[in-house]
Amino acid sequence: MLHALPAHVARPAYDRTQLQPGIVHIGPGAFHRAHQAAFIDTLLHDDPRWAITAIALRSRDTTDTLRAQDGLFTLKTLGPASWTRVIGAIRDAFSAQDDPSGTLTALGAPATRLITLTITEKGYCLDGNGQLDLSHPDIVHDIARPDAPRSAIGWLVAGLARRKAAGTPPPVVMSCDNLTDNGSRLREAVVRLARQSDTGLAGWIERHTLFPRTMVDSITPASDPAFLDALESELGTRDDAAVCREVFTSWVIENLDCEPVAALGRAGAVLTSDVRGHALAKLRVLNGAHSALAWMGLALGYQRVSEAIADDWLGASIAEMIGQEILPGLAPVQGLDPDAYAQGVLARFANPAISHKLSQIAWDSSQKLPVRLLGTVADNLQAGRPVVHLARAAAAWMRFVVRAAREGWALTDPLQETLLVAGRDCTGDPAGDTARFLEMEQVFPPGLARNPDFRSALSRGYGDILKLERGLRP
Ligand code: CS2
Repeated sequence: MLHALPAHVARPAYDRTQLQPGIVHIGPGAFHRAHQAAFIDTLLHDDPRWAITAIALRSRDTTDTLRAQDGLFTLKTLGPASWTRVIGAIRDAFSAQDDPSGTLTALGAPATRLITLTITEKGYCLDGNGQLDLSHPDIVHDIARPDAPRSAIGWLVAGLARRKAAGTPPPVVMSCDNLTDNGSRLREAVVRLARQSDTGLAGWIERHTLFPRTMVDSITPASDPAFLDALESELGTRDDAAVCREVFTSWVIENLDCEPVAALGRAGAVLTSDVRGHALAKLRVLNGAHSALAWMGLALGYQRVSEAIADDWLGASIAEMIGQEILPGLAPVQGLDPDAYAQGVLARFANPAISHKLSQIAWDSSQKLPVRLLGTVADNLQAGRPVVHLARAAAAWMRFVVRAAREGWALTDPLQETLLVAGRDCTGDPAGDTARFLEMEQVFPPGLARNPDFRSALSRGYGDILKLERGLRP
């Protein structure tokens, strides 16, 4: 494949036959391939010991495609100064369902010094308080069958158990998902599950395994057929594992003293002790605004991020939400100028070269709303700051669900059934409809759901969204 590509396409300059496995990655979706795999590809030019074994937990489509291409895939950036590059970092790829024993072998191998995860918010199986949900069906299964897990948390526990039994030191385990305090959440979830079957193992994990916090950032739309077809014309060959993203990319990692973190620092990740600050700013500003834009943009009939942010009223409203309701609650972060950061985020949303569907951002909204917006709402209510825009965004999510229920579209959301039942109960009355959604404890912490200021802001926001649906601006 490589020698036939046009000259402008960059390709690995290292000898792929010399690669050695060093990383197991769980969840090789588009974001992993566009982000972490590109950093690792850079690292492999200096150190061949960090090749990735990519393991999919659910669908085997991506890993099958990657295997058929010897792990190679194309990364294309979109916008000014864009480039096209073949990434060679994935050395092996398979699905855990097809090869459970290969999965355990990879997780347990002494050469595996780092396990990374991009499994999205729902993959962590957390409850409304951010703890592992012991009643989640996959976790119930994994407690009964720790030797044949289904969840990512279950696989991690099984892999760590194998290492403990063999006297192999634990790897560094790194969440690369948009969760508040992702490293601590993952550590707590793994330890909690391990404790159900083996308290000795739980203690060993707590004492010996590092779970650094991270912040990952690069806008990565799904690879749609239009992108894949255009790339095929550019390359002269079809690549069904290709991914695209904006040029901007950032990986901030807690600077724990260990070999994998130092190696990622050499590959371009920023190592710092204040990942929490960076991650919270990114989650609340970028992801919070992204979700708000998606729900409100869809109410106005837009389909893509760049179109929605170009709407004068909506663009101004998102900027006000960030400036008046999100930035004032963020603690100072070294090396981060909040206003410049916010401006940069809005400029990135406006990139017309990226065809990023609002409906893609709206996937799994029930998991995203709490981590992206409700934490800010709770902080603002406590500090006496406004929640007008934040509540309107939450109301826009409710209306998104109501329209799905009325118009019969499927929701891509782990709470789909509960949401559609609630959506069908709604009558268009702001107070009644918002109260119906506030009953969902998986989404709204009870203390927040009872707060009268939040309830009235939500009702008003809901009324605003009803106007938007009719093409009127509040
Ligand atoms: C987006 C994110 O789909 C979404 O929910 O908000 O994937 C976002 O593009 C990335 O976090 C940017 O780093």
